[in-house]
Amino acid sequence: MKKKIVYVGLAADIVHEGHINILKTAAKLGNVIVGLLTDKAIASYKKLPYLEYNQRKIILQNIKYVDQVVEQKTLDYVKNLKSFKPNYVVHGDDWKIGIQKKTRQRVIKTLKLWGGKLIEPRYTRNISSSKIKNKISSFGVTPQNRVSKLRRLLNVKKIVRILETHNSLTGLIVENLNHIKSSNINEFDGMWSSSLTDSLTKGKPDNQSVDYSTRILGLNYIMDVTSKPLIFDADNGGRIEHISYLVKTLERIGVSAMIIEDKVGEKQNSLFLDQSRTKQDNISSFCNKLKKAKNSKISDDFFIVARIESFILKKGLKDALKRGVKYVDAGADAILIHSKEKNPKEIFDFSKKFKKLKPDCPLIAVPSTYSKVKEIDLIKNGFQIVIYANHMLRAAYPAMMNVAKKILKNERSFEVEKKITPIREIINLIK
Ligand code: SPV
Ligand code: MG
Repeated sequence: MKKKIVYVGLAADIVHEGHINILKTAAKLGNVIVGLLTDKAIASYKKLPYLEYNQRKIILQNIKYVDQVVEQKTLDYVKNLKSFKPNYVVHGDDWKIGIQKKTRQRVIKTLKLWGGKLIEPRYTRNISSSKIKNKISSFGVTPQNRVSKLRRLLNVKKIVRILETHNSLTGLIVENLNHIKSSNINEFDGMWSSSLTDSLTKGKPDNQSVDYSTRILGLNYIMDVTSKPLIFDADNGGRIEHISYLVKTLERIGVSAMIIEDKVGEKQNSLFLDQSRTKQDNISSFCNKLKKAKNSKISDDFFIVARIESFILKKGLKDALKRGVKYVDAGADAILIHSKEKNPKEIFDFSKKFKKLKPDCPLIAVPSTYSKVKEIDLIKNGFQIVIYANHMLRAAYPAMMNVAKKILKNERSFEVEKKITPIREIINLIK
């Protein structure tokens, strides 16, 4: 008699005895096809897997209960179920609640089409990949592992979402916060070390008076308590003869990308209205800087990003495009096209043309002034990274001012108690 077909959908990043129980149950029922979730499918609803698809595939192919491993490209099973028409699907009963509830219902509905059955062995108690992952992340992350995360995220995410982080506490917000939206878990993918907020937190202007050494010292504290990738705002990269030291230091501590802007001379923050004292670098000397940075890095995964300031300096689309192409040819791994317009029109005009010239080069947007733009529209217009560049500091400042003012006004702190974190919570903020 022909053996029955049994389908098991798995992420199988960290294989534990719970998986083996499922596969053993499945093997008793017939030939086991594992629908192995691709990295993209996993990243659509939770963190990137530790192991890449091919590594996970090799492990599964060598488990004796598994007959075949196929790609499952979405969290949803329906497409694969329709093509393999299994007699059984086996899944632990834990998915009856939580984020996979809908996926389960769709599996049941689809199996009904040919009389297939869902088998749900009891979830193995006290073991789960998430528990093991939490344990592993408490050990920390190696610099190399962190550096490569940005490239891996770019391969699997529609858009990589980055938030400004000016100290360890804001780093922990990026690390731990998530928001569940239908069957997706939205989270920040990484951190932005901003020259603006690094300077302001030290009571200094954003004009490179806070030097790289000071900023890197701050990064170390952030890296100590986080595992997500970090993008470093390197202003204009400093003097060309120093750039290789900066690249090496950043790479050594696990930074994933450094962004260099094409400005020279006296530094002004790009969002200042008056840019009359700001000069743009000429193309060939900026390309030399990029080449020098590129030649100094050790890992292919470390990104050298060129930031184009043509729109900030009112030089127009043609200038921006010319620079974009030359910068990529000189070795830039990605382009940040900056703008301080109220809407994204000029950066969308840029991306439309640029993507035809350099389709493989990732584009970065910093929607500080055009904040109405939705991530979905950035995606549709060819952007792969979005940086929310200063929002944590802008959130903290008015909250602190308000509280300080109220204490002065009332000559006591009682009136602000309801607006601030209770003592019993703040002392337990860090577990
Ligand atoms: C920063 O955050 O320091 C930046 C982005 O460089 S901007 O402030 O828009 O120039
Ligand atoms: Mg800056």
